[in-house]
Amino acid sequence: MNIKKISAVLLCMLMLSACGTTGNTVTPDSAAETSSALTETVSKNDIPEIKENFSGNETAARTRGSAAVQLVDDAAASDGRAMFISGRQESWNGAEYPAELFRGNEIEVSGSFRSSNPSIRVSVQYTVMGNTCYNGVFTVETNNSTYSSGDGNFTIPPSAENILVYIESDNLEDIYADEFQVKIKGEYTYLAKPAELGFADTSDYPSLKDTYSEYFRIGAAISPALLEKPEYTELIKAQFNSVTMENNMKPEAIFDHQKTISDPDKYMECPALRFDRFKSELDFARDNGMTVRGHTLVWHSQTPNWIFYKDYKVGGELADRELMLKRMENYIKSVMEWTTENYPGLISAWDVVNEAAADEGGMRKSLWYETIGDDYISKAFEFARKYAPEDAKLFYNDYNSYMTGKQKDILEFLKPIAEAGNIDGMGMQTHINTDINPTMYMIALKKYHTELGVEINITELDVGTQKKGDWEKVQGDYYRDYMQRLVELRKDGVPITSVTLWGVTDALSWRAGEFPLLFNADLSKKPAFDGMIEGATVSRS
Ligand code: 9MR
Repeated sequence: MNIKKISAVLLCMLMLSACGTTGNTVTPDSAAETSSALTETVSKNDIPEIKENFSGNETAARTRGSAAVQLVDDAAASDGRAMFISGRQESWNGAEYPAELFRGNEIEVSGSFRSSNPSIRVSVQYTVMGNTCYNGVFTVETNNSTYSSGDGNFTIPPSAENILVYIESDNLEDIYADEFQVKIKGEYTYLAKPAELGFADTSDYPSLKDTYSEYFRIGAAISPALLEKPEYTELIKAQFNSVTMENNMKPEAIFDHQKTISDPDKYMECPALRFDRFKSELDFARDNGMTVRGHTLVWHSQTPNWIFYKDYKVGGELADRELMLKRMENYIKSVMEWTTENYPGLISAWDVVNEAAADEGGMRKSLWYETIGDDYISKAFEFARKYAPEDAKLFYNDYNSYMTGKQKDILEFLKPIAEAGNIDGMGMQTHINTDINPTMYMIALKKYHTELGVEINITELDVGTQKKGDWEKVQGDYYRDYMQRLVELRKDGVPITSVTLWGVTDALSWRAGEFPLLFNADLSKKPAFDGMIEGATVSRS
């Protein structure tokens, strides 16, 4: 491997992105200043690195979507200069860095931000086998006066191409960025091209949905891009009879900011909504006889903050309880009505409230909580019951919900809702690792049923692991044991009605670096898949 050449390629790539026709609003300046600013973005050790303090007049960042990127004076920044991102019209608009040279490596990303958006997210985007995925690396809570720093790691699959690291926010206010860095964690491997993969022939795989048909549905989280390739759709149709939209049914995909602010008075009690982003996924489910888990109505994340402000101006006055109850009711009503009218009978379950329990105990202090109060969860279920068609079940959904402390809190706030008859199911997300004790997990699962009298869905199953030793076998055994236990509980009368995997291939998973799913990037099956099949057919010893 020619390290010098890599640096040259990186430098060239950075120069292209800084000086090319990307629409950056970068102040032109002397060539000398330009090249010294860019040299800083190349690692001293000849290993690719993006390192920017924005002190000069050039940046390797490109604009993303409608945003403009400028380097500006900013007294709050470490050296008085920062990158300023403005004109954002959608949450994904911001600044992006090409990151092709990081392919196949674990990266460490860090940055400092200030913004009147409550948080800034740094994410990666890449394409594997023609399918593009977007995954968060870290999120920083921000304020507009001082910089807040954050960092995170992510492993980019060897088969990835068109790799970008980008700065975005669920809300649309401007963003100042400082001290932004992407570097290699551990030893660097240079992959000039994405690992070439041909799709595996999946036609002879046993079918999960058929194997488990007498127990529960088997589902997967999907995205519209997956549905563009027949290799993916054939596998999904053969293996699954339920789907969840991984991102496109979330509030941020439905609330329409531009339309709402075009006439805030008209939309005061009911922000404008759009329903076009998940149509292809619903069509796919309907046309292939699958059911859909509606994910999700009331959540603190991937929900734009502007909906919580009286005049839809973030940073202004928060809407009062009465107004937010109206907005919540109208949102739930509109989504239920649109889906029932256009796709009758398709949505079998709604995650009415998602992740309301705080990791530190009690209820999460989200803007729903702040504006409405601690009965916002029961209100959401009340509205959902009022407008949901009879065949749609209403669920509460959360991660780490098998943990004793969290379970206690969840049971406490769901009990009155169950007593009122407004909840039908508990969704256990199940983003776990192979070291999670399955006995403890199953006790917790059963307890939700016995204490609330509801059915259970496993809604976002993935089992992370480290590539150490015989990791594939360990993971396969874990999946087998986990599924065997679910089947045992089902046979014992615990109404587990569906098990959904959070994605299809490791390479496109939100936990790509932990290889948590059943299929490799080329759709070849992993021992995890065999383990999952065996879970229904082999008894636990
Ligand atoms: O898998 C989703 C990923 O693509 C998004 O970037 C992320 C942003 O919040 O959301 C992921 O899905 C989450 C799900 O909606 C709720 N439970 C946790 C999931 C993983 O973060």
